[in-house]
Amino acid sequence: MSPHGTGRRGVLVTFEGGEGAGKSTQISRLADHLEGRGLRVVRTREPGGTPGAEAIRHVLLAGGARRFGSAAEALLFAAARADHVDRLIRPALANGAWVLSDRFTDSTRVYQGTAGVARDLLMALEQVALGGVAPDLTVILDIPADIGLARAAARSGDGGPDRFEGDPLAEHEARRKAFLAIARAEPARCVVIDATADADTVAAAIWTAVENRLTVATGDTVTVTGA
Ligand code: T5A
Repeated sequence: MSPHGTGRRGVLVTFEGGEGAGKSTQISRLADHLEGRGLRVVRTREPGGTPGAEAIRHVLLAGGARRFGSAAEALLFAAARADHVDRLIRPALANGAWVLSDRFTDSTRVYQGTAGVARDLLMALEQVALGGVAPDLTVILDIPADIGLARAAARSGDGGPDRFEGDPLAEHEARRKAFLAIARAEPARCVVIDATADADTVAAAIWTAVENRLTVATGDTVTVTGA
């Protein structure tokens, strides 16, 4: 049964939040949990997830598009997303998988939106890239920017900050507020989780949200119940 009448049978859960909030860690935890129940899980990320989108990721995170401005970066994020949706997400959903994406459209709204790109342009790009696909649940991992950046720095070792991690702290704090504003505007889709807690506590809170908002069956039957 399709949750949105689009003929698909899977579930799309997106993970959002600032740098080092623990998205990758928690996707891994949720994937293990779902797979333990016999469900098919596809773990993916943005920008990226397909060979074409990973190539765009490299350009964006290395800062290669920065000189063209934030609107041009938004175009590249959208191009990567269109390929990701077409080649990986839509087929996986049609196959009944749970797709867990490390970042998705809210990251563009937040990062490129707080950088000054017009909302109308961002929403138009989003519509084109998604082609009707939409997250069933968005987990926003909320953490003070300095704590998240410290975690990311400790993990990245000698690699140094990427294009966005190196931005001033005030920009990271503005992004945090923008994620929380999205959660307030779309409470049926979004759940905010305190990401300062230890990984087990965060994982338990995410599982509670998944159980409360999505019906988790064993096998491949899934029903989206909403908030
Ligand atoms: N971007 C992306 C845009 O500007 N627009 C867009 O449209 C999109 C899609 C992507 C960058 O691109 C930008 C946003 C980003 O700047 P990325 O390399 O994918 O960059 O980086 P992030 O998505 O920011 O993810 P990170 O890899 O930095 O962090 P995660 O995945 O949130 O965190 P994770 O799980 O790797 O954890 C970080 C460290 O903290 C530890 C982990 O072990 C790890 O060492 N940790 C914890 N420590 C203590 N307590 C916990 N609860 C912990 N959970 C994890």
